Amino acid sequence: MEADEHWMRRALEEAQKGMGRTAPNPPVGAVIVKDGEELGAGWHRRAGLPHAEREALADARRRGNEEKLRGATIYVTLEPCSTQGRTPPCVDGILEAGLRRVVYAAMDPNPRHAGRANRVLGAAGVEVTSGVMEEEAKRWIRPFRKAMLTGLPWVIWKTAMSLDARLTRPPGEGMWLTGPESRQKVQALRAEVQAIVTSGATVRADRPRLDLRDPSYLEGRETPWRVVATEDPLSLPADAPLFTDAWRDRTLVVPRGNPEKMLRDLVEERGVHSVLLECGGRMAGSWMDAGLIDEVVAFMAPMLTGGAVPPLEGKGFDEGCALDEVVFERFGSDVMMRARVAKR
Ligand code: AOF
Ligand code: ZN
Repeated sequence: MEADEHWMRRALEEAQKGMGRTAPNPPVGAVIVKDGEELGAGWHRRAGLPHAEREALADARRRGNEEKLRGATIYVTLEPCSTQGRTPPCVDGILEAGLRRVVYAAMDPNPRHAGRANRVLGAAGVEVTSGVMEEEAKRWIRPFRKAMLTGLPWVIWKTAMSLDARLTRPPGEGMWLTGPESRQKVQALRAEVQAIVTSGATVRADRPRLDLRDPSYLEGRETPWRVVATEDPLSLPADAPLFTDAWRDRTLVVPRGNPEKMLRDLVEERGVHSVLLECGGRMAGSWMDAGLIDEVVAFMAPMLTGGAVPPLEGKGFDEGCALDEVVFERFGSDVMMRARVAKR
């Protein structure tokens, strides 16, 4: 139904506000509607705080729409939860408010909820429609789904290269290949994740900050964990920004040897659901060989370096590694290509 899609799109807009902020919960949005009028809207802000449905109900009450809630429809991007977690079940809130219809986009992959809302709400006489804009909604919760189903986080490998596909500029020319617009986009990428992983070699060579600088990104959240993977912690420069700046408590040094275990630990111990890999070719190559990378974001700068360092130094692939869901975007005079690593 066209109206269902329209309102689900509104709910997805709300969900988007929580992108990167809600782990170990998914970003979720909700809109409550009656007779074509929006009564309230809300999004899940942070694990431990109210879910999107309860935010939308509270918003409707704030707007003086309490009376109208009875018989209204709620659009949610995720199946409403039906068991007690850190917060009370959303289906209870929906039933208490007297809503008549629930439309949701994607089923909750959490086994505690998956599919249960249809039974609980159906038994209470609430009409349930699921699968509206499901594909799009699923994309937004990819990190949550992957972590929930496999115990591993969603990994985005970010790289920046010259037109001759090299990582470094000629010696003595400063270190930036890409322009300020691309670097601003990297801030947005960092805001999608809860951890940024790099190598000891990159820390020594570039002394990166790997932080979120824009205050709007930091509202209600902290800068992502900054994880340095190295076999040789003593070789790290103690005066590098990662160890001296205001976020130094958000820096972790871990062994390099077993990246899969390191990623599992980040999920389990720190509730991380998505990771940005910002490193040189060796580390990126070994992670790619190990099948740990889900998405690639590559910036290409209009410069030829004739340099030596390639962005990906792994074992290589017999038949190449196909990428899909490709998106191109221009940032200043750079080009960005973002794509998903197709299943191998
Ligand atoms: C919803 N609406 O906005 C979100 C949901 O510990 P809790 O109570 O926050 O519950 C966490 C689980 O709730 C999480 O694992 C996922 O299954 C679901 N997230 N559900 O109805 C929401 N964020
Ligand atoms: Zn809920």
